[in-house]
Amino acid sequence: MALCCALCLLLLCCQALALGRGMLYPRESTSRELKELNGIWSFRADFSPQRDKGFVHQWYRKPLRQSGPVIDMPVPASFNELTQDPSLRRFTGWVWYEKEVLLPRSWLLNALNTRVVLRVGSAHYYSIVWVNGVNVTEHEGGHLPFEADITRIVQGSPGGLCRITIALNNTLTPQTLPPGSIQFKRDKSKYPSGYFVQKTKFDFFNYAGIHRPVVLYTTPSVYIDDITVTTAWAGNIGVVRYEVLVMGNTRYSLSLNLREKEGKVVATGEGPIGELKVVEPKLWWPYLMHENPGYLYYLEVKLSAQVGGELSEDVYTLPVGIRTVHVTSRRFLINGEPFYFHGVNKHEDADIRGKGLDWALIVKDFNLLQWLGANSFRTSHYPYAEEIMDLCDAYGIVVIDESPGVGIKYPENFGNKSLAHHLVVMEELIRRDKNRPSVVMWSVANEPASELLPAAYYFKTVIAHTKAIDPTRPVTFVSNANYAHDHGAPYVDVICVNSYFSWYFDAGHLEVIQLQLNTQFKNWYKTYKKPIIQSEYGADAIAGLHNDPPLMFSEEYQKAVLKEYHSVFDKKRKEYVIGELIWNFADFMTDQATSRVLGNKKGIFTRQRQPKAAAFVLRDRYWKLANESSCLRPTLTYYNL
Ligand code: BDP
Repeated sequence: MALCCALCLLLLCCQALALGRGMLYPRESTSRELKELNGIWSFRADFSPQRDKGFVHQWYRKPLRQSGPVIDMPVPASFNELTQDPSLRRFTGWVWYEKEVLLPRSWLLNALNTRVVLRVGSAHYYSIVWVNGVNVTEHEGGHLPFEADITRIVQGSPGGLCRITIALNNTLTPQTLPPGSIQFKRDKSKYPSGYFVQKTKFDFFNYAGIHRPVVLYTTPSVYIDDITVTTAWAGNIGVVRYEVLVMGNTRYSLSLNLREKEGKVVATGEGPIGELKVVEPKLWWPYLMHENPGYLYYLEVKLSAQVGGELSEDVYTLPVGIRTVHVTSRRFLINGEPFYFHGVNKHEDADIRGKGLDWALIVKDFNLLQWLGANSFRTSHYPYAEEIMDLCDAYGIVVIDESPGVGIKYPENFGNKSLAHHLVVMEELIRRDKNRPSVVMWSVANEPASELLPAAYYFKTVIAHTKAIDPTRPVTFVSNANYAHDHGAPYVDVICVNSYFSWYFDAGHLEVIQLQLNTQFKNWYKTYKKPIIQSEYGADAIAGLHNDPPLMFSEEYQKAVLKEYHSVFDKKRKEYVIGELIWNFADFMTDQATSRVLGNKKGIFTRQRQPKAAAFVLRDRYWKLANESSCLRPTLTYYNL
């Protein structure tokens, strides 16, 4: 009884603000079919001075090739680095994508009971979508999925033809996320007429295009629109609390099976809201914290309804990990055990494809993370692909899930319009990732100008909203502001701080790192009494460049910086430092600048994923840290990886 009450209490405090609709990852089932639209699309960038020719001439009304010259463009991929045209690499404005597909007859015949949905995994940044010339949706912001019900359009089209046109605009303004601005250069003696450049305050190349898979999928007309799960456990009982949102009819019945990996049903439920109890649950543990990390159950939801006098069924299966997350003034607890983040910051970035999803790259990166002994990463500086997040769930890689709130540097980025959009983006991110056991914390921004006064109201509001939608996870943002003037820090659960001692400050002076880092930690802790993650630290190193004694940009210098930081981490992790995330996992492309050599070289791997000397330093360290972790037995060794 006491145990029951404790669980009820736990679950009651998890009542979240409802989001009203879902964004389930499209999965095939006995009731759902899927058609991937990846591959070659037709593409045209609108180079007209106002970038408005496509709209004036309504390029969406006819096949794009009839509007003028088109080129082949792969999806998913960034368009920037696929041609030899430098003006396309730096293009700002509207580009047009188009794909023609024929739909199977089965999707068109049963018009009463088949819904056809078009889903875009992500496109940078503003998208307008037409199907057969009819506007079906618009979406603001990259990095997150959006979809449109296109049933009526395709079911009325002759021969099942479905012509999808997507106009994309990559312009960033003070009110977008990330923010940016367009600078018009009006000095005729220096610039041609109409010359403008896109300015941003973030340090990665502003790749654009359709970056993630585009799919068509079907559901019955009465369908499972969303599932929310929260989990808890006490003693030998695990609890999966669920809420299912059904669309298309108010009269239906729902049955649920929770299955183990091997398929055996361990709990059953009925109705849209309920709790499933699992005896002797296999908890979801982080990589290297348990011999069986990333354990997933499968929640099979079955919906039955009457449609046109016939029984209609919809089935959706959601992976579920049972785990808890808590933060104390000195610790981050997963399943009640102290968790120390030893991991990386990444980017979605590779040559040729830019930010386009690439399975080979994803698998290589996860193999490198495991080789390194990394147990976590932050999705710096925007939400990563759902396909990447799936592997984090499955491998037990812990994620700090960051919004695209990067480069919020000017007072005009803190206005009402920006704030309203930031709230919507947090809703979209949580709607997408709320059920992921790997996601243990939301990060609402990276290095905003949190010393500015409007930052107080801004971050108070964004963080409160995030917590209202998801009361089960801590919230943070990543700061590089002075601890005494940071107006956002009072609202976070965990202090995340970036510093580049002996790099951007006291360049070349390795000898000051320890003192300065100690001071940094002491100041933050004494002010906030909250646990601290070193969310970025590092140094550029050009692979193959050597100098000893260490000088900046050599592999030796990068190693030396890391070692200085590590000696302080080793003292402070016994107190309140709960993690260290290297900047960066791999070299990545940036805008051109005098301080960037074909991009940012702070990777411990090159952009082609070859290790620099620093990677071996981190590998030794991370495996040692893993061995100290409380739940580990027997001793882990990395030699078999
Ligand atoms: C930090 C930023 C990151 C940069 C890094 C650097 O958060 O995006 O790439 O500095 O300069 O301030 O390498």
